[in-house]
Amino acid sequence: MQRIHVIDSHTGGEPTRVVVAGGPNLGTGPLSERAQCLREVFDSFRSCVVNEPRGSDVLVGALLCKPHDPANDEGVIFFNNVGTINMCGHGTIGLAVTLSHLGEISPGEYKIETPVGVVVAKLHDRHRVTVRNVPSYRHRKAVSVDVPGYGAVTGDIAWGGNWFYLVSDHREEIALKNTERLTEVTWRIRLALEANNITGANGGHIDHIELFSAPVDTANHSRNFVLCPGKAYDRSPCGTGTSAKLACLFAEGKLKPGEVWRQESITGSVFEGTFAPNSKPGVVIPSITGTAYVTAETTLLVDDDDPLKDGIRI
Ligand code: PYC
Repeated sequence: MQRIHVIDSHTGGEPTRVVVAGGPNLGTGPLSERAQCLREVFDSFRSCVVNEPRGSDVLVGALLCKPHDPANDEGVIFFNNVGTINMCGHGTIGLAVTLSHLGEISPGEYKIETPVGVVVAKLHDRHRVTVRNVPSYRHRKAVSVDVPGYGAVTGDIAWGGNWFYLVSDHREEIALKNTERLTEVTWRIRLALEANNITGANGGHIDHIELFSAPVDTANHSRNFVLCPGKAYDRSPCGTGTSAKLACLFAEGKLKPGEVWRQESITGSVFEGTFAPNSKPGVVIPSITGTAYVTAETTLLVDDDDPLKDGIRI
């Protein structure tokens, strides 16, 4: 019987499951190499932790690792129902709150290695965290694609730790009662981008689609709906998606360094985003602030006799 100790939390409604013990040995290399090892050698571990019957399509896993560079405090590899994710904003907030819950960190700043660079998590109190994300930028402006069965859609392509296609001009109402339709529309957009070989820089796969509308709460600046790689939608405003949005706002001259952007999710939860300029033109360093709450401490049991021990893999 294999035992995997996990702590679950949610950040603005989006769940994170941090694996604190019982994970595979991925070696001591850079986090990008260890993420590749997780994908190629230990995919059954990923699936067993987040997929049914122990998890669900919505769950994001976070495998806590020792950092490659001892100057950093932690390492993490995020994963979901279909594979690994480069970086995850809500997950980093959940990770910091989990480490605080375990008594392993107190308020302060912590450097965390991810497969796409080092981020800094600043724990303010038991629940509130600011994540200084990887450098983010808009790659292309106003890219149009014909979406079969829907029509032409135009959006920006931006990097915020993952590749996003950001669409503000659409006919959808971003409301919880419409999640099935929003999922279908954004999935079709994603397939149309793939069919037309529209990518991020260096062929980067655009696996997150983000729709924007006016906020429901006028204290906020915008509401979003974010489709994640495995067709689940983000219940939070998406940290990497908000970072991509900040990069686009900067590129349009619509937000200045230090100004706060309040991004509301489809569930009404809010991330506050700001950015600092970077030495590279067009690039910003986003900071995303949100809150997370621990929801469970548990041990997953994996019985060798169980024919579905590795979870139900898509
Ligand atoms: O918060 O960056 C994020 C995220 C990515 C996928 C789900 N959440």
